[in-house]
Amino acid sequence: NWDNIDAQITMQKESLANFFVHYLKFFGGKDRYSASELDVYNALAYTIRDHIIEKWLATKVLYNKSHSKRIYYLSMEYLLGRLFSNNIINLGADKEFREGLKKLGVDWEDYTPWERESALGNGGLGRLAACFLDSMATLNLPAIGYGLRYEYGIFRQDICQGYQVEEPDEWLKFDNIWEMKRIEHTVPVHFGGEVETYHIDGVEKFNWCPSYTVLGIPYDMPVVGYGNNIVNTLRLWSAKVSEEFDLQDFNQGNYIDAVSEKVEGETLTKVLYPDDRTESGRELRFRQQYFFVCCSIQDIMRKFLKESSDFRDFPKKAVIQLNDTHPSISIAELMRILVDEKHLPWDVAWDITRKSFGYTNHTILPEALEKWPVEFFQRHLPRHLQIIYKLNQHFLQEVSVQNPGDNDILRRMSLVEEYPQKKIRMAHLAIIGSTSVNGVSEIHSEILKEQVMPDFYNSFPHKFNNKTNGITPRRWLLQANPSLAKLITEKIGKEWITDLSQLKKLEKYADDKDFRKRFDKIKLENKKKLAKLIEIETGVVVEDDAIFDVQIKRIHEYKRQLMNILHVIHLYCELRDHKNFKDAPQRVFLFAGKAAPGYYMAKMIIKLILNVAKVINNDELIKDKIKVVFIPNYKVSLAETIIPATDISEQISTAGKEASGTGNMKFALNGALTIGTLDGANIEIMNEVGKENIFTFGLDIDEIKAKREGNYEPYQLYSENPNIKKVIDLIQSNFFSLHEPGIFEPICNSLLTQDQYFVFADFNAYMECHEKILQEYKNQKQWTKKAILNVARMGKFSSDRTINEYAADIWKVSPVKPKKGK
Ligand code: 26V
Repeated sequence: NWDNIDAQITMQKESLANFFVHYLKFFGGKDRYSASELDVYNALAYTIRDHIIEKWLATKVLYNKSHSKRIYYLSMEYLLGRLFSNNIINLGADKEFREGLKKLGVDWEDYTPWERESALGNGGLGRLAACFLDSMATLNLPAIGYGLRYEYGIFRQDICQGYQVEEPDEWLKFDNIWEMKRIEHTVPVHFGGEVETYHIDGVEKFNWCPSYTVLGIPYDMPVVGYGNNIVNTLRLWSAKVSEEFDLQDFNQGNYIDAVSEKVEGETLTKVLYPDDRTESGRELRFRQQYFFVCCSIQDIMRKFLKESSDFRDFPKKAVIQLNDTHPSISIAELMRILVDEKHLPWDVAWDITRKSFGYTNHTILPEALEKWPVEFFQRHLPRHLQIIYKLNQHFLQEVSVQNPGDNDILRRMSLVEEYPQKKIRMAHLAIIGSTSVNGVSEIHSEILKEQVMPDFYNSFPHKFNNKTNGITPRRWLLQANPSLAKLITEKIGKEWITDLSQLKKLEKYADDKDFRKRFDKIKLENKKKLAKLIEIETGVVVEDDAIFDVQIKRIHEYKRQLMNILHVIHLYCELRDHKNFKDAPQRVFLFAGKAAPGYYMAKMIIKLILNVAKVINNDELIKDKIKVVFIPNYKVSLAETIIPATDISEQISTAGKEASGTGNMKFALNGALTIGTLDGANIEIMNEVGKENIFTFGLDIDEIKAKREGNYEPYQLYSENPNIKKVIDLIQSNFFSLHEPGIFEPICNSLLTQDQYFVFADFNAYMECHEKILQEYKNQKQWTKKAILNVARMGKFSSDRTINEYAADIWKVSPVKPKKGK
């Protein structure tokens, strides 16, 4: 009978080796003589997948029986990284797996590099979505993540003569063991055409007659909760052109048109857009967004209709969280379905819609706030445009009643921007269509209310709230830093893995000599691994016990990698001038990060870092006291090696610009000390770890504001500050660009004439802060104490805490626990 067979499939330690050999042989067609390392990886991953599927099926049953409200997390990006180790650890199967395979002489950890990593995101926003999936599963929350299955993830970064070169990321080249195609849940997505009007009982109705249709095919990936037998789902949509549609055209003899339309349709999910914040107005991305939204909302509706046929229940059964405005067309799409297809009255539909959405804002950079040209809507989504216009009309009517005679406020709050080009402001749509609008750190949420959306905050103060970001301790401590995790568990037990506030119990070990010794030893071992990696990736040899000073993140002017490298040049000048550095430790300044392909300045910053590295690393006069390293192709797996080895974490954005940052949390959790500005989550990290355990510097947001409003003159700072002058003059003398004279002029010019991000204004403070750090590093005992206190006080920054807050305050969803005794 079925149950008996099920029981046999359930994994036993004893049978793991059998399953492994079975997969190697019958899936891979190999035996131990012919198997490649990739074959072994595949067989190992399939073996683990069985284990996951058991729990996946059980989770679905559990959720269905619970009839709980579901959380739908809509994100255009997920930066998952590798899943093999993560899945094994979260299943709690690492020991079993290791022992079960011992008799074959196979150690699963040796095969992890064979997994192609999934990088369907740009940076912070995508990695946050991945951490949230982990937390939602670990907290027994009935959540589904929706996203796009890009055939090519974020580009691979190669370095060619010091310049970034983008190469395609062919992550699907080999089998993707972690996905399952669910052809039965394919959905149609319509585009273009026009809108017909008709009447029923005197009521005006609308019928969208689209001009073409694309199919959305879902691929499901399991999201394994930590130690709780829960496996949630991440559903990624892939575009395919509908066959019947093709056939018609083929039959009419339009072979070439039919084929090109097919190619066109299937390009929808070909490639992830690299965060080109300035380059808006890309029509393909607009269509990509609607494709994503349309597939996901249909799927959500299908699930809802299994539970109820009364749409008034929808907000009780579903909550849809928008990860930035990228999926905000959902609001118009849900309205369209409720009004046009389900024939609900407009006001009822709007009430349902508004109650069902939450919107998270992740940036206040004006160039990143999405606005779509009205003509895109006219061409591709004519009915949605009508809906947005009608929403706007009703909304402005309300605003006008509240603010009689104030036409300016109507212009500011309108969903439609009139000049210079007619555009839809997606953030405005997201705000009026949601019950909750949140920022991602305390300061960012305040800026949203007071500076970015003050009119909306005045109208809907109750909607605005903060949810400070977090990171999953499973990947960012347990998996990335297994030795530190083991030491922590030995001292305080393993509860910290799912309750990070437990780390507090480590505080007392900051004064324990033996503990400090072991803590230092772990850091040193991690540094050795990193030093090896640096040599392999860049050819630069660094000392194992150097001070590792690290800035890894997307390259952007506001993040100020430029300030960092200018400071490195300053240190280099000092060394050359004074030469009295006999017993100073080696300092390694490590950078990694991608520049958006169309972002000229960011690419030149990479070039500057690499050119400076070349000069400094080869200058014998400074006796290897400074090394500068740029590791190409930054990605999740690289972060996992770098972070545990870091001493100093660089979080130096211009105050007010970094919404939160999450790398800052990963470093502190692994015992690096932060040098940071009073920006984003740095401020909250400071409040947790204590002012004496973090190095903050620079202008705060009010001071930056004052500078911006006053007349800031970077050229004056340059002429008055000999340190700045020396560095800029050296760059302008082509010392770092002998063979390409003048290439750094645009960088110098931009600093000297504008310095939009106040690099010069903060330079002295940054320099002095580094001097202080160097002094403090000399007192190793004191330093280690601070590092331990950082680890101990990072409890707040678990994404479990963040997700608990979303669940309680916004989603109103409780964990679904299996009944006891089952
Ligand atoms: C914009 C665009 C524009 C068009 C092409 C593709 C694309 C992709 C992403 C974006 C906006 C990205 C916003 C973002 O990543 N914000 C970051 O979110 C993190 C998580 O909340 C936060 O820690 C970072 O501070 C914030 O910069």
